Amino acid sequence: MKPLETQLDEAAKWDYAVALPVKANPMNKNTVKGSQFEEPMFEFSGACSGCGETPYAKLITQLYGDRMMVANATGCSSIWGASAPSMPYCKNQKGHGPAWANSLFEDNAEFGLGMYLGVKQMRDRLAMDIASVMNLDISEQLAKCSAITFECTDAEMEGLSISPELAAAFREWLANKEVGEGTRERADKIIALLEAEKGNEVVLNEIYKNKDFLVKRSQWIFGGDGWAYDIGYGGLDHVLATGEDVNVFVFDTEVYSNTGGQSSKATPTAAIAKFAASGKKTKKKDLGMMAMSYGYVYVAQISMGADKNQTLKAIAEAEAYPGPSLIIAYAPCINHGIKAGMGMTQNEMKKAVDCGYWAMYRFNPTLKEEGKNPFTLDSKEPTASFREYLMGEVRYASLAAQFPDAAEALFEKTEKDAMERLEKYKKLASGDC
Ligand SMILES: Cc1ncc(C[n+]2csc(CCOP(=O)(O)OP(=O)(O)O)c2C)c(N)n1
Ligand code: SF4
Repeated sequence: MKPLETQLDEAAKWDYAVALPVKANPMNKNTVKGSQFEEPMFEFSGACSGCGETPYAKLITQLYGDRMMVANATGCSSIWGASAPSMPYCKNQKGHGPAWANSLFEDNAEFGLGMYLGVKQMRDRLAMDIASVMNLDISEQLAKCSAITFECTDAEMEGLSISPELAAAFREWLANKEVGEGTRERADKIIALLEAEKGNEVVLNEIYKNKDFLVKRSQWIFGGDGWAYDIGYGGLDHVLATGEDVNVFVFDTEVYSNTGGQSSKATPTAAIAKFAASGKKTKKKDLGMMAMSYGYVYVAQISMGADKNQTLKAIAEAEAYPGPSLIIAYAPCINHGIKAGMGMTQNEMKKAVDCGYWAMYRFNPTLKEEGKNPFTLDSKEPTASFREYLMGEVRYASLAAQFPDAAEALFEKTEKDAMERLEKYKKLASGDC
């Protein structure tokens, strides 16, 4: 860290660099390498250095930042997400970036659902206006479900009072109303055509007025494990059950990080945390399994440092799934007391998976509709020592020092809990249950 006045000369270089035109991504953005050609719309957060939460948020903004909305539960993610007076979420050269807001710790899932429903209402109205220009009646389809698509034939397009180009653009928009991929391009095409031919035509002007809603939003609901597993759980469960197209992302630090590391239902057996000073006695709740029981919720557990490919796949699948999604992401934190240091958190995520402490999987209901097993276990058979992993973190290692008599039994229990979980996932992956 250097005094600000010694660095001011560097500012001109930064201004020059950020004003350079952004080049088109030469690769598929849904690949690990391709994603990194995308501009992050999350920078300079106020998180602890090495925080396991922020890299996930940065990656999501690289994929969907120009059209994403975030409802953020109170917790570290709301603090590094809005370290007033600065804000790490930013916009691109076109002025597009994530829309972000924080409500309460206890109502964040409902808050995000409200954001989604508000936008859905506006987009449905837009669809009705477009349909009326196209002489289509879509009211019945709109009433049926949210992820609806529309089609109209070439013959139906003949005789319309708009140009064939605008009619084709409207048709493409209606047919892909709920598809995120390419939504910005479809919207831009309509806006350019409307600017040239809307004139004084009332409905075309109404569509133009609501042009910001042509783009399909990517609705995210962010929060920590204290929110998702405990205090916001009732709301989270309700929102997942609605079947609406929202993406829930849980930064699982296994404690209430922002208030100093209190134990949550995500804290595993044996971990020392506030309110569990002699090591937690009960096992970690399996939030993913609870959500999977609905059958129509996309669920994934990820760990970025262990498998970046799987992380990216899960995020892309969750976003594309036309229903509720839940991603539970392993996030190392200063509260864990990582002995290797906070510069090694990505490696710590890998170690957690290698020893079977954390399992990676994806449950995709779309596969079930195709007659396939919806559950994919992405973790391999554990190869590393579970106990060595525990001893690399003060939250576990200090139990042995402080309560040597009780520690052994709790360490054995936490390993057994993790292996039982893994066995359950293996059975699901083999289609056994
Ligand atoms: C109803 C309510 N209870 C308690 C708090 C205090 N509080 C704010 S953030 C937080 C911890 C959040 O923990 P978690 O959800 O795990 O997120 P993390 O900080 O770990 O990212 C708590 C207890 C609050 N804001 N509202
Ligand atoms: S306390 Fe933990 S979760 Fe919060 S910013 Fe620091 S490392 Fe990240």
